[in-house]
Amino acid sequence: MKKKIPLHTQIIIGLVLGLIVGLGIVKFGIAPDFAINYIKPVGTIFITGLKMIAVPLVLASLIVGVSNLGDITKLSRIGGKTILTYIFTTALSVSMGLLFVNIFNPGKSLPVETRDNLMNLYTEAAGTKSLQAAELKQQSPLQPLVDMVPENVFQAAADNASMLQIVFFAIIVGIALIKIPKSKAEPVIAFFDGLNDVIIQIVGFIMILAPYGVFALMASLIVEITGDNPDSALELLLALLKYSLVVLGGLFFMVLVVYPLILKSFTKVTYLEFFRAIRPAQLLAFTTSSSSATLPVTMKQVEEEIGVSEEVSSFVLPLGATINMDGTSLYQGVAAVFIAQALGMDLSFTQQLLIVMTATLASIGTAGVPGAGIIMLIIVLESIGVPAAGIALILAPDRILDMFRTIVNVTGDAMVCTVVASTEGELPDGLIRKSNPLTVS
Ligand code: DAS
Repeated sequence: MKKKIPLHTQIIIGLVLGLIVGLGIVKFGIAPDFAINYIKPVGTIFITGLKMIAVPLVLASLIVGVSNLGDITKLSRIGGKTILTYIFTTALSVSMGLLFVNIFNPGKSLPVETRDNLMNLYTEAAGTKSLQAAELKQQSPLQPLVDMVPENVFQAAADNASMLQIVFFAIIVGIALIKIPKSKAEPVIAFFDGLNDVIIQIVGFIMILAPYGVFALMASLIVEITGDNPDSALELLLALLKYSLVVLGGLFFMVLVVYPLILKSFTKVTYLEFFRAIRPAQLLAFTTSSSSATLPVTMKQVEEEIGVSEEVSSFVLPLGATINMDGTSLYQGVAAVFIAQALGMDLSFTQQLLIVMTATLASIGTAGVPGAGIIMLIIVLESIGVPAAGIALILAPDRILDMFRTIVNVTGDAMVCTVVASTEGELPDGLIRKSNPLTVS
């Protein structure tokens, strides 16, 4: 039977072909209108598909994620520690992402006229940009908190611009489900759990379109932004390369500096032992780009190669695979600022703080499947008034970055699990190997 080309390889092929076709159209001046009228719509359908499921995905995954926390208070000591550590490492990774992107400013390398061109491309009119900027500047710093409470949740669900209100509503529903009698809550949670699976299945359908969507977006983006200035295609590619390097730099910083510091502060497990123990899970995370698919291996490695008890790992890791995504939240911080910069928007300190909050919340709602992170990025962008269509700018390298951020998601889960086990007195003298190392398949 013919071997199927892995999805990420297909997407990379789509990306390269889109580049070649786009540059070819610009270079030889052939059929630019064809690219805009017949190629671009495929990319638009792909992006619209991602935006279509963002609201139901947030509602279902956050309501399920938050209501599951309710069971956790049964083991309140471990539950409290786990959730606090997850929220701390996620907020820390978003902050790392913001630090890196504000140091290297990958989006500011684009010439002003390209940025204006992009802004016009992604908003009805440049006017909305100055309007939004003016509005954001004059409002009180607490205004975002006021705006978070939806006046009419069905209106909020219909109007994509109030993603934060959806997140707020989902969390409130999740907490309310913990408070009502279990017999009443179970069918509701089961419904949203089922809806979550349905949406994740739909993500799978949409990701089938990904190679074609990336091809169409890349080709049409190059044609659209170059106009009469072919060099701006190169500038955009260089800016995208810089953006990707900033994301990768932040991810490697988390894995090679932040996590070893946390491990050293709370456990006797050395970082080399830890890294060797979870390497099979990291490899699987890289190749599948899915924390959920990697979860069984993460649990096996943490239990057998580090010595964490089954009670702690079967509790901390499944929770982490759904609500703790340090790699994704770092990437969302970098991507949100990069897109704003590429559109010529300067973000205020309040807006960047809002990114920390929304990216932390968005990563809680991000499903552990390929491509989920970019869908949740829409929430972060909407919350700071940046046109969500701007994700078209960063879609090209997204699948490759997804492989790396999933490694960090899985490594962060395993690291927190080791810390929680150590604080429960399980690893008094460090690592306790329980069986032969899992051979990497
Ligand atoms: N691929 C997701 C995961 O499984 C993360 C993401 O899409 O950002 O962790």
